[in-house]
Amino acid sequence: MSKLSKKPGIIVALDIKNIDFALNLAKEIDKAKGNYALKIGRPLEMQGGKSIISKIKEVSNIPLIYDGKIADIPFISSEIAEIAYEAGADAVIMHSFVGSDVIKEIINLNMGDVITVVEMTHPGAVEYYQHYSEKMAEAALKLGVNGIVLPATRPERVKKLSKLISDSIYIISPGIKAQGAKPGDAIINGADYEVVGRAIYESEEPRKTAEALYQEIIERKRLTLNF
Ligand code: NUP
Repeated sequence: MSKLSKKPGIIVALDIKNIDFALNLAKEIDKAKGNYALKIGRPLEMQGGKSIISKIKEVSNIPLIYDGKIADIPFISSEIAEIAYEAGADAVIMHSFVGSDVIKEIINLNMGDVITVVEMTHPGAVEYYQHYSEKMAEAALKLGVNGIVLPATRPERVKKLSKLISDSIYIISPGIKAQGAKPGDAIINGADYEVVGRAIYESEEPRKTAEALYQEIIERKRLTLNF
């Protein structure tokens, strides 16, 4: 059973270098109306070390994802994932291009959700990544990962790739606002969560912004899919 539920929501990316600000934001999102998860990436991790994962976990009750985009040999990758899970992460994000042995090694830890990147959001992802996205989605299904990352910046790819996986796998899609995607673009094409960083943490009132974005994506989903 996955730690993140497969229902529409927002994952707030805490890509902030100030630890106090990140802790406050986590507390605010914890209180926000809607379905949320939090994501810690490398910038915050480099400021706070693994203890930042535990600290964020202490101040919030919503699922916490460690986005280390793990991409090393099986032994090292599983060490990184183990440290993140032990510190309190409910899920880790890893690259799938490293191959099924690495993915299996992390799944076999059985310590939390495993989310694999199937296609990235940035323009350069079409140069190499995209050539293997279909294969990586199929591998995610075969190996039994909990979630995959698909690009909200390319809604047509979310639509196509989401059809290759099963209903038991959730889809998270970054790229909203700061990278050009409109709120709801990914959700109406098959994603479950939209990942939002700058548009929330750079706003005047991050909690209000998150709640407004949540309402916006739910409304778009409702109007489009009769949800
Ligand atoms: O392909 C990806 N694109 C992407 O932006 C995979 C990701 N994990 N992300 C992450 O989503 C990125 O590391 C950042 O934490 C977040 C997007 O942030 P923003 O563009 O909303 O500020």
